[in-house]
Amino acid sequence: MRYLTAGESHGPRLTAIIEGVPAGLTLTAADINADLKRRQGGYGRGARMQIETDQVEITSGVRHGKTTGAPITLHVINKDYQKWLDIMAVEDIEDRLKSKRRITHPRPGHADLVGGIKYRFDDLRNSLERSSARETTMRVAVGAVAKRLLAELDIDIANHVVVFGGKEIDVPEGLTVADIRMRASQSEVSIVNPEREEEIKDYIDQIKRDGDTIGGIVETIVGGVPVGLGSYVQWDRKLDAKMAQAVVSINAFKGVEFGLGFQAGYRKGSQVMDEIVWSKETGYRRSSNNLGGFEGGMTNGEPIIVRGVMKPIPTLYKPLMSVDIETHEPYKATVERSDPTALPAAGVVMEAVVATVLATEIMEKFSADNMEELREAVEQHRRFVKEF
Ligand code: EPS
Repeated sequence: MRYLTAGESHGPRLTAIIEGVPAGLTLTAADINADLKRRQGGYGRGARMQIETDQVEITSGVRHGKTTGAPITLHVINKDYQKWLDIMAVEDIEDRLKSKRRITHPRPGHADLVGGIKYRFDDLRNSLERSSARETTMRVAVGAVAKRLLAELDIDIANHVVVFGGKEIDVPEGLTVADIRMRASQSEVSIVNPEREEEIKDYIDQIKRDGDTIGGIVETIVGGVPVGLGSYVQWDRKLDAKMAQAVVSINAFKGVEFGLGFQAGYRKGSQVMDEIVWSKETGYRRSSNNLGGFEGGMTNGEPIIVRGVMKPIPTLYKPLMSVDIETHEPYKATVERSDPTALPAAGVVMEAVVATVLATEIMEKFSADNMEELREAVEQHRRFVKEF
């Protein structure tokens, strides 16, 4: 399975084409819309989300509610485009109209300036439009298709915020993937500990009043993962590495860790490795999951635990200093519409990209022209692993 996304933040629409989804997967626009809605939500979202009601249109690869194995094309309309017709016009237009909302004061931390240098733009809007986190809409749409496939194979995924703008959320022990999904979905800030809800929301309000932004750390957990996805035999076949790339590719994400992650650097080997146990009912298990479900770049059957860190959104209402690209004079960065935080939404994006990497890997390992074959192959593999 592979995919591309296209579209600008204020262009007419966003598009994705996915190739390699097996035939016979039940898929409706509603499956995708549910996740698009989640991505639009969360406390701390900005004004753009009040303008948009992201809804997907599927224009290929699905017939009578089931995938056909052909490329799947997904579109989401940008309602806001109606107010940007001149600014985002495809055809050349008069200079007077072109210069509307031209950007010459790059925002520190955004792609504006480097994009402008790299592609030789005199209007940094060209960098802004494609580098905007609006693009993550399509990653969520693609991820929703991947999640549909994982669900058919009894693979369960959820995400929650574990650090919100420096505030660590104490996570109760022993929660299942389903518990985490349920608790996070009941929280406006996507946390599993309701006692911290008001404090975090007040903090976001404060940040908004200050014209500032906050990021944090999101955790994604996957249960029911088949053993042996990915491989140690070559660097680019290690599945944790592929997942790390996908997570860090999310706008504003700066780092990733699995299981204990960076904490492992502070412990002895005896306090890090997960001991191997065996029983007739479950086959091999690990008595702990410090390695987050990966050994040698391969899934070991324990839940995948992956965390990503999101920097605060760089678009600030109280802008930082920058330089005008025409005069080289110091200026305040351009003020664009922004969100004090999009961390809960970023969790939905992270869940989507993790699901996409996993679904892709599953189709790499098992025969996957159609769902029937795929289901049989995964079941047979699970039986084999249990009896090993
Ligand atoms: C976003 C859409 C954007 C921003 C935000 C996330 O829309 P607009 O630029 O029209 O307000 O709300 O993105 C950024 C702040 C950014 O710096 O990229 C979205 O759809 O998630």
